[in-house]
Amino acid sequence: MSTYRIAVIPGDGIGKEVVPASLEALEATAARFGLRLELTGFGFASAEYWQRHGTMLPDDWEATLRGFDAILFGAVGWPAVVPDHISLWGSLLRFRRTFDQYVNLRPCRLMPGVRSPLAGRAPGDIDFLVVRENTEGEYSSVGGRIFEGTERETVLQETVMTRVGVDRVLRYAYELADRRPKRHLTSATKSNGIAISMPYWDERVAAMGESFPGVRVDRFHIDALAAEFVLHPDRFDVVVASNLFGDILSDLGPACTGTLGIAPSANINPDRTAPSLFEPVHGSAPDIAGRGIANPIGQIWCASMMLEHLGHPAAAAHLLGAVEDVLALGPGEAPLTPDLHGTGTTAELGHAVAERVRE
Ligand code: GGG
Repeated sequence: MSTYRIAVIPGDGIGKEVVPASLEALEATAARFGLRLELTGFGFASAEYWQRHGTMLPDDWEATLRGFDAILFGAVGWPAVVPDHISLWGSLLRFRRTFDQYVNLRPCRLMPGVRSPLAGRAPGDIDFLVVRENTEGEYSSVGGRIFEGTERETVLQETVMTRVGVDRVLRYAYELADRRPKRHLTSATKSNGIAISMPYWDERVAAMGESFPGVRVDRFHIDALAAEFVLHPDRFDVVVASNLFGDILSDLGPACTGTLGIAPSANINPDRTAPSLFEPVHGSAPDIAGRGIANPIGQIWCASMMLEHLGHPAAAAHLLGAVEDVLALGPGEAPLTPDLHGTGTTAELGHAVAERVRE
């Protein structure tokens, strides 16, 4: 029996609700496929930890987490206690950088039973993957303030693109596109306005393309691409973008498929030199936290991506199939959460998926 050590970090807000709801479905899948999961929970990377310790993470966090095969993460952010940029830079962004999780893979799919706000879209019409660069780009700590408090007050923040950093995420995106039937890659930049870093990204896309002659490549400016996502989401297959643009697109995409609540993401270290981290695209949602109505599907889909990453595609597909089956029942028959037009709770929906896994 294969044994995997999984670090479980619920974090803040609805992370503390959707993570437990996902574990029943994950454990049911593991039992069915003969996988042994050792789940270890951690309370750090949360506002509560910050209140007690004045930091988001303990000193030994890196050594602690390195010992795990994967990390299942909920959400971070509780601005009433700690400013969002401090909680994010003090936890999630440290995980991504320290563990070289340079790919943030974010599937976007219109699921059966889920209504798209876009007219006339049916399951199968929208099914693409956003590959977000995850360790550099616009998410840079290079910059600062000068002349603070004077009329000359000036704030600078640099975008950082390294050849290694850009090429490695582009290679991942090309390889992914090359394995899919459509073999289509879309790259998002804003090279007319951001005239130093973004043309560099375009150059590297063209250079990398020479190694992938079978992949058709489209290039868009981010503004035009945002419109295209809404007007023609069926035209995309693999979409690759910088850290910030990828983040924006991977909220917009799931919004086109009905709800951000079902969107998963995998922060992947493709070289497997450190654990990868699996978290829903949504954040901690303070507006609905504590009410038991958060959608756990994004978190459950993360568990499926984690199983795939651990080398168990059949288990991953079975768990995702259970999600699809429950969603397809619709709000009349399944305990779907309010964002899916139902009246179910987080726990009820997680339980329904776990039951389906066992059938
Ligand atoms: N589960 C995802 C989460 O907590 N996200 C918080 C957030 O603001 N993330 C920003 C980012 O992914 O760059």
